[in-house]
Amino acid sequence: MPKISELQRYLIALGSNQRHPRHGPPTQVLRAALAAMAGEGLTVEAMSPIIASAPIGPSRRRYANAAAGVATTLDPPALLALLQTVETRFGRVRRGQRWGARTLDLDIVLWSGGLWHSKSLTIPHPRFRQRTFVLTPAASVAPDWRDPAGTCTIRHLHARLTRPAPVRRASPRRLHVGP
Ligand code: A4P
Ligand code: MG
Repeated sequence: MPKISELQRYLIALGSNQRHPRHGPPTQVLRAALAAMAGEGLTVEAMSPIIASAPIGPSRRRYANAAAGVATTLDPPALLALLQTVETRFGRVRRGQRWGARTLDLDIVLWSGGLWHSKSLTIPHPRFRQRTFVLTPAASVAPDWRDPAGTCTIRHLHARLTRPAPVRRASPRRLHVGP
């Protein structure tokens, strides 16, 4: 697999909303996936707590989500290929449905090298700034990592996304008098 000589760091988002026949429920799938990634030579430097999250998209089952900081000499396309091999080994079947149910989803959210854009890979992950299920675990492992496409840290993006909406005061009712 193509390698860059220097050590690269990546932030990976993990998600599952289907049981695995051997590993069990989604939380166990995520733990097993981390072990599998380590077995493939990635150094797992940090792992967030696993959270439960409501599904975004057509699937109705709740997800288990987490984030991990990993170090490797693999370049971004090589890491994506490795993550997809792990997904397939966990029984992930791509049925062509966007955001469909899955035993395991491994997305590259951030890379120490900054931006990457090719036909099959975009870093930062295009939707991570709008996703609480990515930013909540990410904020616990890499709060100070800056979005290379902006100026915000993960802590800042998370705070902005989860800040309660301001209470909007109802406009005063006007009495209608007359015809
Ligand atoms: N791809 C491009 N950039 C990346 C990247 N940075 N990391 C390409 C990983 N893959 C990337 O991905 C489709 C294609 O995106 C890949 O072949 C790769 O070349 P996929 O994993 O096959 O499909 P997907 O996961 O359905 O697509 P995507 O775009 O990653 O979906 P999202 O945005 O991750 O949404 N609700 C909750 N609560 N929790 C979840 O984890 N996940 C999704 C998936 C929807 N709803 C969810 C959750
Ligand atoms: Mg994915």
